[in-house]
Amino acid sequence: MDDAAERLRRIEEGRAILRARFGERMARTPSLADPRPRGEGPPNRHGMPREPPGQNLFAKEEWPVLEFGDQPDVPRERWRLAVDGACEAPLALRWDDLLALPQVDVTADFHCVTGWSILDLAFRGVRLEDVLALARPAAAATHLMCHGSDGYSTNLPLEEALKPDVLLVHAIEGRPVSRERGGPVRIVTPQLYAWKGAKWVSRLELMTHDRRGYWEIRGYSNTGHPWRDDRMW
Ligand SMILES: Nc1nc2c(c(=O)[nH]1)N[C@H]1C(S)=C(S)[C@@H](COP(=O)(O)O)O[C@H]1N2
Ligand SMILES: [Mo]
Repeated sequence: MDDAAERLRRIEEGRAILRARFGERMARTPSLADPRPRGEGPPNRHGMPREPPGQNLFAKEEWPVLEFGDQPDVPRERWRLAVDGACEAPLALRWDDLLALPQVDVTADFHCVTGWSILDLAFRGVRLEDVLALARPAAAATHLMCHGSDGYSTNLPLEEALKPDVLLVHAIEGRPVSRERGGPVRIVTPQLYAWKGAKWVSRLELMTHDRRGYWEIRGYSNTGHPWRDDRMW
């Protein structure tokens, strides 16, 4: 990639374009717009109850590991993230490129559709927004398919993908993301159920229409808002 100041300028320019295009739609998403989204948001939790309807609280040490198949072994040196599809500047990031982008820390809750939630996990990584800003989504781009190197996929509308707490995570609770957690890099989507965050993320595909991912085809909700109890279909 090009030099750091130029890259930052391109990120800022790309962010402004995306905010102009999606800001209004982002503000209308349930987690931000609902005054009382069946529990108390926004975006996740202000006061009681501390977890969305139908969820049980698990301690951090009890965090289950879930995936549909095998856990790929991706050493940092071999990790690549392709950003392609409906965009003007497709790109491929390596580990060092990711660490050279603006780093952010987000403490957020993690809600699995199977009924458990973990509160206050400390995530460190790069905003998905910044990587999309660099790729310059086409004016017609509306959705994103996130692919994992295990063959997993999950779709997001851009108004969810661009939220400031959606991260390409490389450290959790101060430690590198382990293989079982989707390391070296996974996505988290704190305002949606956890299946929307691809582990072992390898490709971000910009799309001009919606298409369902692995679990969405198999009956999980296409929206996945925990505070709306948006689980199936
Ligand atoms: N690549 C990939 N990402 C994935 C999955 C998967 O099977 N493969 N499962 C999803 C589901 S259903 C959940 S609930 C979370 C689980 O994350 P965890 O194993 O860290 O708890 O990862 C999501 N991301
Ligand atoms: Mo899940």
